[in-house]
Amino acid sequence: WVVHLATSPRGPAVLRPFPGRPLKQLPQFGGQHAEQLLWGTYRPGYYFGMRMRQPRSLLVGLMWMDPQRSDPLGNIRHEAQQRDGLAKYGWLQHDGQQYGLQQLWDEQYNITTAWAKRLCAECGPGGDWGVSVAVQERAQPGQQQPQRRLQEAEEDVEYEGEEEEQPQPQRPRQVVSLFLYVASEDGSPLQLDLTAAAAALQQPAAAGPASAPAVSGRLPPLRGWQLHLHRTDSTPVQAAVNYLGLATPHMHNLTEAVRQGIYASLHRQRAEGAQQYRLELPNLVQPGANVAVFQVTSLLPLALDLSFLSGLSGGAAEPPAGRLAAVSGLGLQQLLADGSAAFERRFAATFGSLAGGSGGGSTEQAAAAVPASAPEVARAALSNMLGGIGYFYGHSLVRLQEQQPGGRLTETTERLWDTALYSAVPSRSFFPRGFLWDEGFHQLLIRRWDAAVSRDILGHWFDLMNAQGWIAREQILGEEARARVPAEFVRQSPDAANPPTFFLLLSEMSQWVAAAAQSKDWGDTTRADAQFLKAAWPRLRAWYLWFNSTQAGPVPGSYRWRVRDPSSSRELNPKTLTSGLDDAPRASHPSDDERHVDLRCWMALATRALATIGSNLGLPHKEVRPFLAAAAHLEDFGRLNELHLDQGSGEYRDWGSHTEDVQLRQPVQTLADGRQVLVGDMQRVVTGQQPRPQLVPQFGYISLFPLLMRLIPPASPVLGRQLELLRDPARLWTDYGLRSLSRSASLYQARNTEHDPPYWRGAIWVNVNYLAVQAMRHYASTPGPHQGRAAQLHAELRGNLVGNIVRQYQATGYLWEQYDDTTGQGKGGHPFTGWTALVALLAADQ
Ligand code: 6A9
Repeated sequence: WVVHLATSPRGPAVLRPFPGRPLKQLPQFGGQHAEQLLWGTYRPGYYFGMRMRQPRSLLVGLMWMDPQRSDPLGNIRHEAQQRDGLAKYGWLQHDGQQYGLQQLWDEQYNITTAWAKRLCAECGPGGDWGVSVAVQERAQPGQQQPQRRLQEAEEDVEYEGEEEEQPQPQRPRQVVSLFLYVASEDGSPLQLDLTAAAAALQQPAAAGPASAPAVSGRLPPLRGWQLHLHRTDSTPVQAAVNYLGLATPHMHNLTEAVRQGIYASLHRQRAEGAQQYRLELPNLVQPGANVAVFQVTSLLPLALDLSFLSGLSGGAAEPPAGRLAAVSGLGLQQLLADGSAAFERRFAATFGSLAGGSGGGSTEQAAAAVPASAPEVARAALSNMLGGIGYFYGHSLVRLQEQQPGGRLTETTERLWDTALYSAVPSRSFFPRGFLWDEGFHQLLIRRWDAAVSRDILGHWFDLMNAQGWIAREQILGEEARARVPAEFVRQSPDAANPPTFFLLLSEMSQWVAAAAQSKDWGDTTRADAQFLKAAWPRLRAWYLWFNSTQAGPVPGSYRWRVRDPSSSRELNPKTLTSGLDDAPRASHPSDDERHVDLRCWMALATRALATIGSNLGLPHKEVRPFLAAAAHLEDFGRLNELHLDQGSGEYRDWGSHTEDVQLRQPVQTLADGRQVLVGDMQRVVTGQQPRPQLVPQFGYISLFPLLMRLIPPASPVLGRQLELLRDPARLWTDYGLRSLSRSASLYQARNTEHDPPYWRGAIWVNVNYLAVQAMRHYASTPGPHQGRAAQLHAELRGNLVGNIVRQYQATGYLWEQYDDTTGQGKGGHPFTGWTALVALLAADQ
């Protein structure tokens, strides 16, 4: 990818945003919509964190520490991380807008964080809100594992014959330190009222909410704001309250700031000759502090409320008592109860019989075919998808190569413009940021729940497009996001694609719009969809043209993912990260002659989507005609088969320079004395047949794309053959879903380098399985000779997937990135509530 940097006075197109009004500025995303969504749990990379959807926000967050464990300071809980080893955590309910209930199960105790928002006429923009944080010791530590159903854990179940008090083993009573913080990203100073905070946190809540805020300040558009804290448990013990006020522009390492604060206090205690050290903040406030942290250390149970009020004229002035009462104590409990009830009503209306309700259009048979606990898991999956929505602000870094006079290539790192991303994330712990093709899958679920939120997310993503029509695959915006990515993965390449999954939803959207236009029966949703699609059209078109030009293949109608590395010497089969299927095997020797069947099928989807959207928008025929023609071309079954069908096996395949005879070998060096020693990393060697141009015999997800994108005519024997291949347990079929690579493929479960374990080489992934279930459903409802078989496979595959994901959730407490194809066990990132959360749609048979 060679750019000429001096092309335009406004800088090179690659570094400029797509021209025109950003989609996020559409009227539908302003006004009440923006107000309603201003505040939220938009920091999904943390166990609990609130912020506003604006570049410079106030951040509110929670950390905790167990002072009685070993290495407490090395185990402060804040960022959601796998190495913390929480038995389970996540949202049990979350509506994506104004209410959520989360449980976190740490070693010795459970923490509940529940929040709710209250919009009112006198409230500041975005409303007032409250968070209830409660820490409870587990009744019998270690025993109440996630296998126990959550409802049971919540209810106080009394069993007959168990009324006698069992003698409890003696152990020290549990202590916890909670750290509650608020920080202004713009550096605006905070007022800490230490007396008020101490009074409100030391004593149990007999006196009701404290009347002075612990922290206050001013920030546009909130005007004056206040954060009140108060303890709500009834443990008759005084808590220790400590604090720290810091002036710092850095928000990505607040855990470290707290740790350093405690070290400072430990030094002081030592200097003072303390006999026993206390792990406490140093009770210091730096001048101009923009970060305030309060530490509450107490015996369990410990519970407290955070209450946030804004729109006030004076900062620390007298709080409006009625408003404070509405988001604290009993008022907050009522708000939470209302939020919970509303969530349940909406869940029932959306997911129909799965939730025991009647809406949503799913059938009773559908509910009957899944485990009894599927609704509980679907609730958690949906809630974690919504609770995983974040707001990020900053710029991407890109890697550019420039051709110097004389032909030499130089590489530079450039930054794109600062921008906002409102998006769900694949995994709160492992990848808490936006990923392009993941997000298209996320929208299938989010759209079902909240069309406005979904459109807003789509708008933000399309606003990331540069003037060439490119959208970066991984969005690492801002300090908090960048702090979590190893440097070598940060830069994005402007020739790197990623499957255009947004078209899965967009073409459906345009069909609803067309139906509304035809029947003259417009609802708010179709009206807003129409406005959105119309405004998005230039970007959709540019995105499409970018794909069509930069990812074009060697022969007409073929496509090739860029950035495979032909000079790779250590990879058994060079990866194709851009395809999303990372190490799924393709031609062993990357070359410009390759053609990738999955990309051709994605392009068929995209082209048809453009044609459909353009027609439904009523655009002039000459604008739509090229897409109609191109779609017909890409859907041409004969041409598809010419390029990709292996007649002998009936398998769809990539084409390229390939040999099956490759191995990783440890290089050996012969020393002067004749001894041989192993040196360096393993290298890929060809052990037999040299590579030659051919269809690549590695049957896996890639081979399924013509079926997944429904490009096979229902009457064709090819369809029958695909169903046979798919159902074959020696290939992709397992009791838990479809594995990514055939058990009979030579690279099945093969390591790609000595450091890279197999990833898409056998494991079961939910996104592709979801597409397979939907494709089966499509062929089951389309007349043809294979209709009955498709219906059978639809039911079987759906049952296998839902059954296993539900079982694994109950056994481990998590949804997982992938599932093992021999045992069904969850593997990789967790919690992974990105596309794995599509289990909610599968369970509801939607
Ligand atoms: C590496 C590690 C703390 C890989 O779900 C996101 C993506 C998918 O889009 C893709 O299809 N995942 C799949 O093959 C995860 C990618 C994570 C890359 C980040 C840095 C940081 O460790």
